[in-house]
Amino acid sequence: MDSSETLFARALELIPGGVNSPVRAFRSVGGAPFFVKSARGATLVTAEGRELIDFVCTWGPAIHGHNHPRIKAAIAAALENGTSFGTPNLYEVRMAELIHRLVPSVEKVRMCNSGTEATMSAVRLARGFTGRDKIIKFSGCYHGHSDSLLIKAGSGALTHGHPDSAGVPEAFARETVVLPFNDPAALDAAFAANPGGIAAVILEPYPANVGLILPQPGFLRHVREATKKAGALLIFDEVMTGFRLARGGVQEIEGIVPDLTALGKIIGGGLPVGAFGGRRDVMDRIAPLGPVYQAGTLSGNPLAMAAGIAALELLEETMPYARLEALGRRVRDAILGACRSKGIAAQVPQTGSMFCVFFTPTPVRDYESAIAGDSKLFARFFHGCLREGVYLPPSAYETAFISTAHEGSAIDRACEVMDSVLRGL
Ligand code: KE4
Repeated sequence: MDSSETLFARALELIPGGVNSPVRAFRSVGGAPFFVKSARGATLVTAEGRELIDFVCTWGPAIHGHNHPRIKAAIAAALENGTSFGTPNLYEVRMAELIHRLVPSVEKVRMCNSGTEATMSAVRLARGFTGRDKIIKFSGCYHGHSDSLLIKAGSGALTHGHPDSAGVPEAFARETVVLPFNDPAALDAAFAANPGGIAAVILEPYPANVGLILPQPGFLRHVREATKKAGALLIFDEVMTGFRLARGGVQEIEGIVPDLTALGKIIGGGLPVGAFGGRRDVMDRIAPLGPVYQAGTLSGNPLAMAAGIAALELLEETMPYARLEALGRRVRDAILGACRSKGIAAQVPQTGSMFCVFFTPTPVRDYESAIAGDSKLFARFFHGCLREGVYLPPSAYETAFISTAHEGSAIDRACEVMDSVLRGL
């Protein structure tokens, strides 16, 4: 197999930046990306045959580790029947029943093919249901790359310094009100300034695309009450947190019922997937029942459904959340311990199997405090770990993921590496 260097040179000829998604390009941490030829459990194998302990987990889906035998078998069995039918199929029904059972606020659900489609469709549905045009999002939250949501966005948009993407007409951007996260007063003021004008508030309940930011006590409840009072819908973007932090996601942890939820990642078991769902009266406005159009050639694809069903069933059988929390705390404590001993200012927000590292002395509560962190020091930490065989997300504005496959030698080795790299900074 060609080396990563050769593959990247070839990719650069035909693929913008040599990547099919910007954050993979290593542009914010420097250097060139490695190419992967296989993945299993907690490990990636590069084109050079190097084994890396993976804390990206394909950006969330691989909660059971890569290439889990249960998921592989489910895809193989589905493949026997064909790859795509373009008609209703039994897998979709099973997936809808599973999602509804695990996330009861999702009374009805529509499958699609990415998290972007899920949030884009949920926003269109909220606008169609309320007859209102404006939406509220929070700076640093990333909901995929649809026009209305690429305003002060996180993840790759922030990583590459374009939180407000080119190509989004001013007329679109005007309909998106962007507020600081964890600021109830700003939310109240936005509703007061737009009486009867806000269709929905969309948020990642635990923002994880500007690093990981946890809500201040009471903030999510305030958002719920403010949306109810204003007749606006509350959309939880749980594309990342859904099924990762709890069976029922953040809405189960926080005891808050959104009107709509966007899902993705884990429910595809590593294959392309998205879903949006929620209140029956709202979802019934979606075509073919109602006037809000939404569609997709490969929506409910049998292979993706079979893989996602296996991933969700495995979660229900193993309920690994306490184990994942313990692994997350081990990593957090290893990083904080090393930073303290070296006198490096760091915040390590962690919840369950998600964590990030902000090199800053101040607790991170929002976009502003997140970008105040030392991203150059993060880049040195990133490359130090990579040299020692530990792969963190290649951006200071992403969240790292742990899988059940990290348990044992992988997490032990990773904590050792992170400790020694930090002490050597
Ligand atoms: P996709 O369209 O990439 O499937 O999902 C968009 C999306 C929506 N909502 C949330 C909360 C998300 O985190 C995402 C996508 N997450 C990024 C990682 N931060 C995907 C990685 C990438 O863009 O390559």
